[in-house]
Amino acid sequence: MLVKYERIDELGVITISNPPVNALSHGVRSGILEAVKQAQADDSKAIVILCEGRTFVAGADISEFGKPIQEPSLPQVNAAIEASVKPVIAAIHGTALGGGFELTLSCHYRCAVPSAFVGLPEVTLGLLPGAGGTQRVPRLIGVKAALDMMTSGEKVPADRARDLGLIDRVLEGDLPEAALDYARDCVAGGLGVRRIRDMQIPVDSGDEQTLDAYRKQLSKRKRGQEAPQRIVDCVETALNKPFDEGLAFERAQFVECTQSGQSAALRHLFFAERQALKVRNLNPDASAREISRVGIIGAGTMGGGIAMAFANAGIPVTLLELNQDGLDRGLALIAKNYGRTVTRGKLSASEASSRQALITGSTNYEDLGAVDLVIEAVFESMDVKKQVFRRLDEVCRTGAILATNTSYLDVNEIAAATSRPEDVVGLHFFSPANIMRLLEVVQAEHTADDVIVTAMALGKRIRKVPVLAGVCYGFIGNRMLRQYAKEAQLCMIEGAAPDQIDGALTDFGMAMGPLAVGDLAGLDIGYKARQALTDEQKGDPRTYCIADALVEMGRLGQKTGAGYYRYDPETRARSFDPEVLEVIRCEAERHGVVQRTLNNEEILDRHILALVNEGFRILEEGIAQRPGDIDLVYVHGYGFPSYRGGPMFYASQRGLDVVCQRLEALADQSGERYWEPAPLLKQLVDQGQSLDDWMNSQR
Ligand code: 3H9
Repeated sequence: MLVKYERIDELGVITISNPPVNALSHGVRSGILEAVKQAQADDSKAIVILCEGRTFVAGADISEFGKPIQEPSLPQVNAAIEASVKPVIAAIHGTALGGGFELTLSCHYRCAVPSAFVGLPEVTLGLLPGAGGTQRVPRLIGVKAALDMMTSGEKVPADRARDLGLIDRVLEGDLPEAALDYARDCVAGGLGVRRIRDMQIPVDSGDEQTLDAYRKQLSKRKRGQEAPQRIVDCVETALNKPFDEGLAFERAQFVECTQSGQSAALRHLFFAERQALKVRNLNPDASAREISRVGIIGAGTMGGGIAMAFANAGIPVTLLELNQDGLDRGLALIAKNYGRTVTRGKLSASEASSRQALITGSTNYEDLGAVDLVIEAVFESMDVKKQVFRRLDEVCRTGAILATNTSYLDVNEIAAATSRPEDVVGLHFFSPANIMRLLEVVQAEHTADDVIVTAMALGKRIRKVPVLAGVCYGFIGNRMLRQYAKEAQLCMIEGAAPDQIDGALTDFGMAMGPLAVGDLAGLDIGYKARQALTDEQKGDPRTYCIADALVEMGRLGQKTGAGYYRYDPETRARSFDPEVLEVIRCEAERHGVVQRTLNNEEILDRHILALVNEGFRILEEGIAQRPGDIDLVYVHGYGFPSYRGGPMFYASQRGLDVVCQRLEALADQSGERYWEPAPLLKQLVDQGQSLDDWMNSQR
């Protein structure tokens, strides 16, 4: 039974039980409606709605979107609750999210245990609150606060929710007793029904100007996304129209959103993130090792960021550097980063200092003797890494996990430097590691199953998106990036200016264009790496000659004020530099490339389809487990627009046959074999199969 109604003394108690997260499936909605009707008919004095299990209702059932709506809809259920002639009290634990929180907004009073959170995260799924949230929240907390809450999708902790006015009482004691006591108090105090629909939006909480300013801000902050703008439209309606008109407007907007490509893409990512945690072909008995203290080697930007990621999740860290100076610099950088979070109001000073206190510095390997996991984040050189792992093999306790943060190097070779390759794994973080959500978990040949189970669970615990990858040069993300970055160089030498290339990709929604990223990272990094390679290893000179020429002119990127662009020394504002065009022209001439005009469509296809084609190769080689894993890598590690769902989802939406034809056309146009469609792509197109069909056939 999904919903139960019972009498406890003078109270009618509705209990929802739909594990794991009490999502509002059709059965739950019907059950609530039935229970509310039953409660109206008896002599109960008030009604309490609560949930069994680990959480209150986490929202509408996302898997039902895109299918025909089965009545009763959530707005119908909410209307029935709000119309109740007896007070209805929601008792929240865990998280009341989306439709789950909207359900509580149709109740007359809301109470929550101190550990609870409430929120309207629909925007993260390309949706807007579609069961009255956009109309009720502004009435409760005002225009500006409502917009902040709904366009960010952030979860609000119980005490702040009470301060804002989203809930009425933070309970002391456990559910259900504490909530029933609160309901009895409401009855004893003669509190009647209190419907948010009858309230007025607080004056001075925002007007048309507030909305305009918000729209402008969102067009930058949430560039390309439809749902945030529609949320503003709904709040505008709440300001100007009666409640029922507002509800109808909201509903129409919501339904349009559920049918949009953006929402389909974001829902795909939601489920992909959960799927990625389920590693196939592991021993089902393998269970996670306990991780209560972590060691990190290397206190540079990467090591420090990783240390912060663990400290932010409450896990103590020993941060190791070769010498005291390096360690001091690393610890100072961490302190500065925490300071900045406090200045920006993202963390309280006391919380920041207690997190920072979890990071202890050391210059002595022996201090890693008792840790459960060590992550090496030292210089990217096989010799250096092997030395580090040999030393770890000597000092670490039996059963400790030894991880490398290498971006490209062979994890099998690193593991072979130890006497315990089964304990060795790749944990590839992305910079800044305290912020970027992607974590590639690299499974080497001998990595034990329980090490993989531990790494995936730990990734979730430190609020990353862990994705399993096999061993190859660059794993999933950097292997794809090479193809993408190569196209940027080729488009340039063929005649596209840096700002045209970057513009085509940022218009598509990429966080930054490839050349602006190059300037940010520093062009000298690739240059130095190339110096160690033979001409054959370096490959086609057209793919690096411009970068080399710029470095040799002292244009290393942002840090020298010039790279592919020129940078204002004060503001760092980027501007087009004709000198670069001249460099490109000379290099084209030197390499016999006849320059031409490239249109944005070609530029975009060459970049994105280079990713897609490599993605198919990665999939067929088993380097990635699923297309969704590849999408997660690109969205969370490389700035691919989430509302396009990642490169593999994009290819599926565009049509695998269309993508295949376009690749064949690029192969013909360029004469380059690498454009030939990956065998797996070709096979799917020939057999008329989708990526989903292929995934199902792999089970
Ligand atoms: C909405 O409400 C629209 C309304 O405004 C209007 C309606 C008319 N539906 O994340 P977990 C599954 S939009 C279906 O690993 P946690 C999830 O796939 C919705 N399934 O647990 C997973 O399945 P599996 C707004 C859902 O403890 C399992 O539950 N709400 C839903 O780490 C466990 O999930 C949201 O956006 C769902 N709504 O985190 C909240 N939610 O085991 C979405 C979860 O097969 N949910 N599942 O892989 C969350 O943020 C997290 O699940 C939560 C728990 C924080 C609740």
